[in-house]
Amino acid sequence: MKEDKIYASEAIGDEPFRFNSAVAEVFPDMLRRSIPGYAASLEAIGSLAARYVTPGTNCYDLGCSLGAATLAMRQGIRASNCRIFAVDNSAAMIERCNRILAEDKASDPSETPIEVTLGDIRDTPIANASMVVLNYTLQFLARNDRDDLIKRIVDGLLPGGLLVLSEKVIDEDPHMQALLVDLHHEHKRRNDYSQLEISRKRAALEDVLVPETVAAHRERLATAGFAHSGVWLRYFNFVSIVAIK
Ligand code: GEK
Repeated sequence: MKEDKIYASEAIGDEPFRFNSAVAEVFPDMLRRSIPGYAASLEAIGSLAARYVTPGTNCYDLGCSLGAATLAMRQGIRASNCRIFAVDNSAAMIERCNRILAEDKASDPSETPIEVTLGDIRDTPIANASMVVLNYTLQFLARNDRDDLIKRIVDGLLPGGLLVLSEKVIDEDPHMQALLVDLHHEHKRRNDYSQLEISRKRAALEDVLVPETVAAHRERLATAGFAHSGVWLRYFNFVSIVAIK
């Protein structure tokens, strides 16, 4: 696993964050050190796939990056004749994702084939779905695109189907928000990011990753037509929500 040193270098300048080849190359290390609860989110995606994916249905990993959630789903699925669609609009991510999936030995590809697509999740058709994963991806879309995508997901899910929505969030209470941000930064320092790397990354993500409150997410899910939603994981300002149609 190559170490993430992207924001350690002076050469990075003050460009907004992009999912380019430099990021794709260090991505597993970046997520492991930056997103508290990331490993737990993948574990749960496997368990939820075992419970919710039904025979002959489609599963979607939207914003799949290197396919970590795709693999977790494939390893969890117990139902037959399913197919997973993994979509990302970063060419660098998709190129690496294809290589990683080809090397995966933990599950039998013939049992649940995976279709990897370089494309925009705002245009991905969703149909006959029993499970959809948005693992830390919705946060990168504009707000009205979030509404449209969640609506299309609920429409493409079968009754009883499941959405896993993991996001960075903000707290309504400014005091709590400041505490959670500070705890997250301390977590990153414990994971060997310097103060300078943390503040450069924070600036690069400004206006690129726009967090919302848990209440705003749950309201969007309910308005779109999900019958149930709830937070199953929270670690500082990172949450994972499950929503059931
Ligand atoms: C994981 N889910 O490891 N269309 C397609 N992809 C997009 C779009 C879009 N409009 N916008 C952003 N992305 C993964 C981690 S990372 C999370 C997901 C993070 C993609 C983007 O290219 C990137 O690969 C991914 O969403 C977000 O479980 O970096 O914090």
